[in-house]
This record gives sequence, structure tokens and C-alpha cells, in this order.
Amino acid sequence: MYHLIRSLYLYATSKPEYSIILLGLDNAGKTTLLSQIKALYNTAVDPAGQTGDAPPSDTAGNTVPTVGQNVATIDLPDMYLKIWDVGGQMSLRRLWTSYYKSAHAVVFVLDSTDLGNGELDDMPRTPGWHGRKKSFLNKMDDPDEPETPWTPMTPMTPTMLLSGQHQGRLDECRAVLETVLDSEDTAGIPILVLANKQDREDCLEVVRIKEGFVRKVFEGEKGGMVRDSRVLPVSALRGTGVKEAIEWVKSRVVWNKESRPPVMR
Ligand SMILES: Nc1nc2c(ncn2[C@@H]2O[C@H](COP(=O)(O)OP(=O)(O)O)[C@@H](O)[C@H]2O)c(=O)[nH]1
Ligand SMILES: [Mg+2]
Repeated sequence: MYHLIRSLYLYATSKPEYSIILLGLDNAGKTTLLSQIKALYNTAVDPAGQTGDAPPSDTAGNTVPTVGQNVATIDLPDMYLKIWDVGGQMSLRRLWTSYYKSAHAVVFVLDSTDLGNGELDDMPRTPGWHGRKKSFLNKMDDPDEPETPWTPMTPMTPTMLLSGQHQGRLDECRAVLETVLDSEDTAGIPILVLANKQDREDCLEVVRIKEGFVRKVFEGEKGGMVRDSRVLPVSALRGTGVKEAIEWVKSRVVWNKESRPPVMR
């Protein structure tokens, strides 16, 4: 009888916990985003003890490059969201795979000011291309790899060089996103791509990021299976769009709970 009551009590008081991983290149704004999420959700208590809307944090952008991981759990009425910010520097990216199996969703953060014009080469073939496209990340391991992994769709002109119009870290970003999509442990889990730093004047518009970059990567040979995905504009620094992003993640992890069940807490 005791056990039955205890189980009923635990059932009635527990909530599902879903894990989310924040991925993206270093400097994309992952740590800022996590601080902003904490500010918007965890301190949202007004003097009457009621949960309300907290103001965005002014200090969320005071970050240092992440070594190791930051983690925060936000306590929502119907679930816990445990959000992992794992460092984005090249040397730390290989650790990401250890988080994939237990993740219920991936949030991939892009720096919208570091993607050049956002145009990917449709057919990224070089003269030595022989039927496969190697990841930028594996290039150094492969002696057969042609020297240039892919050529830009719009060749650089002297005017572009002088005006500073370059591709930013577009190719690196593509390679990293492809590696995430290519892993069998992320197969089928929802992926939210956040076009961050939309507060900056020099940012690339979200529609160009969506059509020019994200769609091509998702539809490319490394895009893998059809999956639940979305591209949303945010400013992690100001907090704009952050709640919409969390709402999308919340609805999608619930949708996908049959294939990746939450942990009950
Ligand atoms: N203007 C602007 N700057 C941002 C935004 N998000 C992050 N940053 C800045 O970008 C830099 C890198 O941010 P950080 O969160 O450390 O990136 P991480 O390496 O992905 O964790 C910091 O100087 C942040 O203040 C944003 O939305 N707008
Ligand atoms: Mg960081």
C-alpha cells in the first residue's frame, strides 16, 4: 500500500525533463543565449510570488569563451528544460557527440554577421571532385582531399575584397552543421537554427539565411532524413525572440516524445 501511494505521489508530482544542446561555432552567442534564457525564466518571480515576465538581462553578453560546459535547468509549468552550452571552439567540437544520444533537441546558433552574403555554392565541386563531398573537419585527415574543398558561387572580385565582402565563416559553419545532421544519434530530433545577432546593422536577414544557407544544407547529401526544423531570428544580447525559440523547442520535444522519451523528475 505504501509503495502504491508513494508511486502515485511521485507520478502526480513529477515532470518530464527534456535536454537541449546549444551548438554552433565559437562566438556565435551560445553562452549569451543561455544567460538570457536563465534571466528570462529563472528570475521570473514577482513580489506576490506569481510567475511573470522577467526583463531581459543587461549583462548576458559579458561572456568569456566557453571551456567545458554551462548547464541550466529551467522550470516550466509542464516540463523541465535542461539546456547544455558546450564550447564551440574547434578543439571542443568533438565532445559534442557525447551529448547527442541524450538530447531531445538541438539549437544551432549562427552569428548572422559572420556569414558573408549567405550564398552557398550549389554544386560544391572542385576539379578533383570524385563523387563525394568531404567534411571540412575531416580534410586534414585525408591526403586525397583536393586543396580547395569547394569554390564560392560568386567568385571574389577585387572590389569585393576591397569592400570587405567576404564569406565570413560560412563554409566552416556549413561543415559543422552538416556534421551535426550527419550523426545517427541526432537523427529525427528537432533542430532549431537561430539566426543570432539580429540587433546588429550588419547582420544578414533571416530569410537569406533560411533560403541561401540552411535550406541548402538540410537538402544536401549530408542533410539526412526529413526532420522537424525551423529557422528563427533572435538577439541573445537583447533577449528578442528568445521566448519564441523556447516555445518552438517545447512544442517539438513533446511531439517527438514517442521516439525520444523524456526523463521523469
Ligand atoms: N550584438 C550582439 N552581440 C552578441 C549577441 N549574442 C552574443 N553577442 C556577443 O558575441 C560575443 C560572443 O558571445 P558568446 O555568447 O560568448 O558566444 P559563444 O562562443 O557562442 O558562447 C560576445 O561578445 C557577445 O556579447 C547578440 O545577439 N547581439
Ligand atoms: Mg560560450
